[in-house]
Amino acid sequence: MNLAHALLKALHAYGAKEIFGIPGDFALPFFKQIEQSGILPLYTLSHEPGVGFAADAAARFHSTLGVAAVTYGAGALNMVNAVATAYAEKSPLVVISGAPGAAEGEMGLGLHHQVKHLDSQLLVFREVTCAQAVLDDPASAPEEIARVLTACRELSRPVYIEFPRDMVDADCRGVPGYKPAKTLPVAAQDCAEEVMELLKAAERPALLLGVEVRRYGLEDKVATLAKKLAIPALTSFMGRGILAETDAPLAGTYLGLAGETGVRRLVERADGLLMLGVILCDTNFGVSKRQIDMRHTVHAFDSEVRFAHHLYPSLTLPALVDALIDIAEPLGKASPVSMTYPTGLKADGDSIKPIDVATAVNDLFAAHGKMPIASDMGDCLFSAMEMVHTPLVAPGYYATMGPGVPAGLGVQVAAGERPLILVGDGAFQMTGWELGNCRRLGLNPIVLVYNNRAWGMLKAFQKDVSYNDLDDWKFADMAKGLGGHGVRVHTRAELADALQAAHADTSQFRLIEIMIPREFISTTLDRFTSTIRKRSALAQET
Ligand code: TPW
Repeated sequence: MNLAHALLKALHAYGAKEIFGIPGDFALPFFKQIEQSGILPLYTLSHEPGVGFAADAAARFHSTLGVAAVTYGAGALNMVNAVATAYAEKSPLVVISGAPGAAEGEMGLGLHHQVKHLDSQLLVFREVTCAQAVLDDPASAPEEIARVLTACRELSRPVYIEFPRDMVDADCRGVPGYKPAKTLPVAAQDCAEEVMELLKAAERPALLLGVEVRRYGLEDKVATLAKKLAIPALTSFMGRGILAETDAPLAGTYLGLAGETGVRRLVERADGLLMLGVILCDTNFGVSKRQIDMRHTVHAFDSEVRFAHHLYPSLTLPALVDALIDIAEPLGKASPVSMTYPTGLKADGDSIKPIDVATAVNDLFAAHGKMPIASDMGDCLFSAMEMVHTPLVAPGYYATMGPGVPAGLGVQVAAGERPLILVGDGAFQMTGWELGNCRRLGLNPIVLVYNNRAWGMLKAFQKDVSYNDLDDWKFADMAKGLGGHGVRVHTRAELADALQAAHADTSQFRLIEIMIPREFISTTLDRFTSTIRKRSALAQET
C-alpha cells in the first residue's frame, strides 16, 4: 500500500465521510490518489476559507471528522481563519496540506509558496491545531497518522497533517485502528454521584448544554438524561441547535442579558447548575451583568469535570453522561418556561424586519417540515434564535464572518438534506460566491441574504460613522450567473411568496435577497450591543 492510500483508509476508518479541497502543485499527487482510490468523495470549492468552513460544518453536522485538503503556502495559509474557528469552537477538522518533497527543500532556493522557512506553515498551524504530523518518513507515518487522528477525535479540535509530495507513493504499512482512551469507571461513578447530590439539594436546578454534546454524538443520551432528571434544560448560544432532533423539552437558549428574562433567570438563579460541554466565553456568558454563581455549578468540558473547588481530571463527557444516566432520578422541577416562536406572518406591503424573516421561516417549517440551518455571523444569527429549534451550524463563539454559505454546502453534503442558509450582505460579499459550485456538486440550498446595505452589527455598536454603510450589490441579479435563481423582496408579502416558491423548486439553489431598512435590527442584537456598550463604558470608567 502507498502512503496516500494508508492515509485515506485511516481517515475513513476514523470516521471521515468526505474531503473538501482545492489542489495546487504541491498537492496534485495526493489529489490524484483521492480521486483514483475512490475511498472518500472529493468536493472542490473556489476559495480556501470556503473549503475550511465547509469541512468544519460537515464535521459538526455528522459528529465525526471533517477533512480539508489544500496545497502548501498560498492554499493552507489562506485557510487559517477557518481552522482557528474550528479550534475555538471544538470541531474535529483534519487539515491535509501538500508540501515540497525532501530533495526540493535541499536545493537551497526559495520555493514558491514558501514564507520565511520551509516549516513556517507548520509553525503557524501549531497555534490553531491540537496535534501535527509531517509525513516525511514512511516507517513512522502510520503511527503518526494514528496519533493525530486519535487526538482529533478525542479532543474534538483540528489537527494538521503535512504531506510532502514525494511521499505520496512511498510504500507503507496500514495505520493502526482507533483505540479510545480509557476512563476510570469509578471516577465517573463518583463524579456522577456528586453531581446528583448537588442537583438534589438544589431548589432551582438546571441543565445547560453546549457544543460538546453534539461533537461527541451524545444528543440522544443527553435527551434521555434531561427527561429522567426532569429539570429545566437549556442550550448555550453556541450550543443552539443541539437536541433539536430529540423529544427532550428545552426551556430555551441562554443569551445572558441579550436573551429573554425568563430564560436568563433559569440559569442565573440556579442553585445547582450542571453545564455539559459548554464553552465558557463572552458570547455565551459575558454579556450577562449578573455572574453565574460558580459555587453551585458543575462544568464538564475538555475531558475534565470542575466543581467549585475541585476537579475530576481525565473524565470524558461520554463517560460522565453514561454514569449520570445510570443513577439519574426525577427531581420533579421541570421548567415552567418552554421555547416559543413567532408564527403567522402578516403577508402585507410593510417593509421587512429581521423578526419577519424568522416568522416567515417558522411558517414555512410548519407547512413543510424543518430544515437544518447554516448561519453566518451578523443579525441573521440573532434572528435564527427566533426560528424553530432545528440543527444549526454557526460561529456563535469565534464570531467570524464567512462561514454561512460554505458551511451550508458542507451541511448539505453531510446531511443529504436541503439546508437553509442565513447570511448578511457583508458576509455574502466574502464567501457567497461558493454558491457557484452548487450546480456542479448537485446542491440546492435556500439562501436568505439579509441585505441592509451595511455592516449592521457594527452600525449598532457605532452609530456616528459612515464607513459601516455598504453599497447596494444586487445579489439576486447575480444568482442566475452562478447557476441558481434569485429574487429580491422588499415587503412581507413578497417574502412569504418567495419562500414558498423557493421551497417548491428543488432543481437549483434559490437565493432570496431580503431588503431590510438599515434601522431595523433584531431585539436580540439591540440588547446584545447595548449590553456590551454599557459594559465597555463601565470598564473605561473603572
Ligand atoms: C472575518 C467584524 C462583525 S459583524 C460585521 C463585521 C464586519 C458586519 C456584518 O455585516 P453583515 O451582517 O454580514 O452585512 P449585519 O447583520 O451585521 O448587517 N471580519 C471577519 N469577521 C468579523 N466578525 C468581522 C470582520 C464584524
